[in-house]
Amino acid sequence: MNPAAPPAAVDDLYRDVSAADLQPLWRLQGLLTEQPTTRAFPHRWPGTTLRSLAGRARDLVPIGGGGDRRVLACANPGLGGAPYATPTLWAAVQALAAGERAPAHRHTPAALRFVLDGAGVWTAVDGDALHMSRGDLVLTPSWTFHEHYNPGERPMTWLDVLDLPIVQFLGAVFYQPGEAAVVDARPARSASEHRFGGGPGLLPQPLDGPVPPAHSPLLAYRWPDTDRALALLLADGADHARVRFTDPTTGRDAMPTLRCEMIRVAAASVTGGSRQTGSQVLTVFSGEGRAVVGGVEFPLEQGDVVAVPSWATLSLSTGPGLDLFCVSDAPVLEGLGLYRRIETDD
Ligand code: GTQ
Ligand code: FE2
Repeated sequence: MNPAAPPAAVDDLYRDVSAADLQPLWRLQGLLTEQPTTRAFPHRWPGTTLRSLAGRARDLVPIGGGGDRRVLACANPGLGGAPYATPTLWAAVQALAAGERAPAHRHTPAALRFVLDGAGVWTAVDGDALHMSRGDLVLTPSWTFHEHYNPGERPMTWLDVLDLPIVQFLGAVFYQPGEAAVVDARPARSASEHRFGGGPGLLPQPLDGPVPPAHSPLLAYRWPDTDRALALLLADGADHARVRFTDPTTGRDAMPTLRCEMIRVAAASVTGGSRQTGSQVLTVFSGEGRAVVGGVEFPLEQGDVVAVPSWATLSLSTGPGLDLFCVSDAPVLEGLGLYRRIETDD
């Protein structure tokens, strides 16, 4: 500040600057931090709680209200009441009772379903019916119509992850309800798997017919394939193995905003730490262990959901072994040249 400036004139300046909807950078704190900062907390939603509350909601609350989905969203306590697990990721449990249907709609936020337990629900994606069972990953990419139906005798609960906060932040949310007509097909294999699910490294030729430009044409990744890939990688005695769910036509992430990976930590192992820009949501598929996230230690049990904020160091340990489904916003950061990941020893 000019030491000769009359204090009253400086006060007037700040008043007028503020009245003109301007802010002086020199009075702002915490904008250009040395390292990433985030409001999100490392946080764990226990699987026991998620299962029990989803079950109670299933018994007490009909579908058909807002959103046409019976969904409990993980709300990170650092995010001021927003229904988001991290600043960029929506994570939720969805429950469908026997005989129930969640009607078709589409939206620009992309979604994925990961089945923690059970089987029997079908999701139709643009009319292609995909059955969902334990360990399967099913995609409902941006702007594809999707509906869920449970023609079986048993209720089912699964995990949803969406890029909704990203699309919301970018001002690009569109939503449209579907036709009243509903899909009831229950084919043994979806059309997408008929065409692209033949096997590793085997692409149909010629690649005629439409290939979606922005996401994987393969809409379901089946647990037996994931399990086999992880087992092969661990066979050489590594402490953990990690596979990525990719678009078989490009090798890129299955959807443009969400990276999906499965991590298997070998029995009696501790992984080195890693930190990356952007946030992650982990879900315990099987096994148990511990996660240390940004210095906070969490026990891990089946069905737990854990929020890993940007740049928080993550390390994992297990006695019996641990399978984790992991979603991140890394493709967005990569696309913008902002992705950084480092492995640490702690
Ligand atoms: O299943 O279509 O968790 O539209 C949030 C929004 C699930 C869905 C969510 C949705 C869905
Ligand atoms: Fe939806």
